[in-house]
Amino acid sequence: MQQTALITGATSGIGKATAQLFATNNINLILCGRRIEKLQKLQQELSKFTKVHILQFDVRYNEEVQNAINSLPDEFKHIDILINNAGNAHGLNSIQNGNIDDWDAMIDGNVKGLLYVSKAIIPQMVERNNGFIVNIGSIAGKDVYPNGNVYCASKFAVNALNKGMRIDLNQHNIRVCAIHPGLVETEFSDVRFKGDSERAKTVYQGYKALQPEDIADIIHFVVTRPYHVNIEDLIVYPTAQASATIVNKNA
Ligand code: NDP
Ligand code: 8X3
Repeated sequence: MQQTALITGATSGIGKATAQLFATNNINLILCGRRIEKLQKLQQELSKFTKVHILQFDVRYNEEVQNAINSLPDEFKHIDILINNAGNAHGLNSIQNGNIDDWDAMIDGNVKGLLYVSKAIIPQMVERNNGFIVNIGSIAGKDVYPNGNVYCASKFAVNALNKGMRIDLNQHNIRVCAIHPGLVETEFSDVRFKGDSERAKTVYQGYKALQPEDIADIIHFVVTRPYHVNIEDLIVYPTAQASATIVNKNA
């Protein structure tokens, strides 16, 4: 039977690339994000390959999340794969200069949002004794770097929630996996630097950064292993990166 995946943050970067790869591999899609025009465009593109439903909601608001997921038509209600990908960094400031709105956006989006979406979908997986949750963490969830403070804390929380889900859902036969990328060239830095695209570009200059398709490929590999195989935790760097802070820009 064809599987259905719900992908949060499908309007750009890693989520969009994952949607594109899943579509051409016969997986039905529920694509989520806030930017409706991007969701509609992707739906149009991918409907040639598979069934696609779109849901517009902001993961920070639980009521929006629950209403959106409750609104799914019958043919999309059975979700086999949840990709908890939505998230961003907002700002790169020392803790003493941090902006409270940025902190709220990161904690509410990256942590609480992931929980709200999971809460809406896990019960049906428990009931069926079957399901796959892929949490997109970050190297920032394994190591803290200068000025990363709250973003790193949000991704450390994702790392902890991944382990917590894995433990609690073990008795329900549900697979749980976290993928922790290093530097991936997406809209991530544009968002972090609030539209300062010149500054954003410098993050990926001087070396070959990971591309969103590289992470999509790994997500697809993980979800297509035989059911008795669960890859629990993966760190993925560009070859030029050795840690959260060491990147060889002169290779
Ligand atoms: P992008 O900025 O390209 O994509 C982020 C996606 O998340 C967008 O589709 C955006 O959709 C969605 N999103 C953000 N905030 C919300 C919200 N409040 N409600 C709903 N959707 C939201 O970045 P990436 O593809 O790089 O990021 C995807 C994930 O990968 C994030 O969790 C990020 O932390 C993680 N990551 C990224 C790395 C990188 O270097 N790029 C490295 C490690 C991890 P919309 O704006 O339409 O709502
Ligand atoms: C994104 C990677 O190094 O900018 O999570 O935090 S990093």
